[in-house]
Amino acid sequence: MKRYYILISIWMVAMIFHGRSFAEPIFLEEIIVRGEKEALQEECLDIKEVRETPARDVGEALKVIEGINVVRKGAIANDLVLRSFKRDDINVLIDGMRIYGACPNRMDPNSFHIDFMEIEAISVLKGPFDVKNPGSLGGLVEIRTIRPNKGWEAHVNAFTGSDENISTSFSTSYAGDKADLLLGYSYRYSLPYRDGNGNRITEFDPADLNAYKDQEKDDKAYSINTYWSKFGINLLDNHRLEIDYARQDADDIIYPYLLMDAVYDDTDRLNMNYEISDLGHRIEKLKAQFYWNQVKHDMTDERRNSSIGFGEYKMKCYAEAETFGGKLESGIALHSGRLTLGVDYYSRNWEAENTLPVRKQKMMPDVDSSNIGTYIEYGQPMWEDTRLTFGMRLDYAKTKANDDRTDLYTLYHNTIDREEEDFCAGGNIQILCSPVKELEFFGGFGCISRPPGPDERYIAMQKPQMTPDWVGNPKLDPSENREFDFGIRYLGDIFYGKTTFFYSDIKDFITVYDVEGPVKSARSFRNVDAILYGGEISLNLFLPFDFHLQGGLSYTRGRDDTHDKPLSEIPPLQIRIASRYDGYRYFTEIEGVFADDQHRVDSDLSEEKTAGWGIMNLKFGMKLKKTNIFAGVHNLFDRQYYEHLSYQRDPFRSGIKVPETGRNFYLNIAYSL
Ligand SMILES: [Cu+2]
Repeated sequence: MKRYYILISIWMVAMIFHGRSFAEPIFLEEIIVRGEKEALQEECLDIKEVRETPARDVGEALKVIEGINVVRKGAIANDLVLRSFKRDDINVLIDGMRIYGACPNRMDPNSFHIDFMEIEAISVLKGPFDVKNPGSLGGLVEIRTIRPNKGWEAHVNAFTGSDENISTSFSTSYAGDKADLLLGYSYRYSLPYRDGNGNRITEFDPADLNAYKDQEKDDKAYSINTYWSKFGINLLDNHRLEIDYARQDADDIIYPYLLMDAVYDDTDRLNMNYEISDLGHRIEKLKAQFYWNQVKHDMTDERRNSSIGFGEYKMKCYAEAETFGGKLESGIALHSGRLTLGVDYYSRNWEAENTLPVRKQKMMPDVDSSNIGTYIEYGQPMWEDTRLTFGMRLDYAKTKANDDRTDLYTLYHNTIDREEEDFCAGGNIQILCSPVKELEFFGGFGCISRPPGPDERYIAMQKPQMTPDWVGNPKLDPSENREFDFGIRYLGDIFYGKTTFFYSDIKDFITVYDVEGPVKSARSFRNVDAILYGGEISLNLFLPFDFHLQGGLSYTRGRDDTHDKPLSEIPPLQIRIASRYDGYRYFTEIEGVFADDQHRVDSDLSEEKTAGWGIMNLKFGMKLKKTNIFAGVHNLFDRQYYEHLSYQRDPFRSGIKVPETGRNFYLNIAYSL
């Protein structure tokens, strides 16, 4: 710790002596503008901020937001966790489009299927306060893509970092009065990164059967090409049609955390929107959306020792996911408030075939899921300083496993069910009040249900010998989160702070457990009653000489009430402090990130405790005419550490903990024509 304080002091003294810069800081302004714009229970990350960091994916980039953590399985494709809610408990949408990964091991979580350069901003809504999409049980992460600005534009971004980490992209757009077009391309590549001990993440115990072959240890960790396009046409003054298409070819992605690596993961995304504004008769907006996407995913153990002696590979899994859906929404002015009415539908197919030397099996048995829902939201100013919002949503969901894996369902859950219908209802009431200009209070109660996912109900994987099987539970019921949230925000001249608390009582929360079969056990899913609570604090202090201090804290605690034990996979207390000097032309920042140890673990799942850690990062940025340059060093003291969530439960994992990056340097140059 001492080293940190000394470094911070030296840095601050140096910056104070340096004196004022050429113009007014812009960073402060951005924080204030955002503070005024954002809802209290919402956080927004502008993609400009991501450029300053060495983040490789959306998950890593969002870690700066209090309450966001990730599950790390390799060098890229981190899975988002929001206040301990993960997987199907949160919605991660791209421009309102629902996209699902194909891998039954979540190698390709939703947010993996988009490139940074496509993104304008990401907003995170915490708590069950979204009624406009089905199943936002723990919250909603909305990724918004860039729209072309008027006239002609071109942007080039070149990133390079330790371990041959490369990310380059180019995009160009033209927007006239009648039509607009945007085209973009990006390429990302990296070797497996080195941890704090100087080892590559592929260099673990060579005696381990799942270890990488010697020649693979220094080979690429991923190579990803992404192409995207957006075409918009303004048909009448107030009519707009927009069509987006993107394709991502991801190859050779390693996952030391799992038993296999992805050979490829290819995505197609199509999104079409038609919007009519100012229709008259109180109708402010009418929106129609249609989207379609598919992911093809292939993984094998060909880069691991386990495949030696078996030809090309010993294990292989080929998976496909396809999703399409749409939405109709209208915004209506009613009294002094705004009424939103909508109906949405989506259909999802998921299948995966697993190959082992002994047999081939339908691991994800061609599962069809569909959901139709309708919602209403109304917000109205009550008195001068108070605003009331309420929302409601109803859903009908259907799911069916087309391939027959009742062999496993019978064995472990004594059922031959392959089809289910679920009805879900939810709603919320939120009150926002601002007794004085600088101060704001938020209070809300929300209740959202979501049906079990296709994997939670129907996954079926028979493992050889006494290795536990992996089986879904067709008898699962939908989960229902009933949550209270409370928040305070203060936005003054020299201080901006925000604190939020939540208490969530979840009926039929879906968790992993071991189920005993006649011969051996299997990992499966069950409903439990659970309590999750915690909160976040973030503070900003604007000091003289363009200095700025920033601090943040997040904490969650989870309990399985049915079995009276801690919930598994709960991130520990986390703290972030940063000090920044922000002139108009350049900025420099020193940042410390700390996590407490996590000793509340689920020992029934052999979940292990994780030690606390602390790292320090340095950043520097410079703005020239059309060029922005960012450079930095992440994990300055080369600490060896693990995030608690990098160690997850069995069948999903190889037993390998994936350490975080050691000291790594990076440089990013963004140029706009
Ligand atoms: Cu996979």
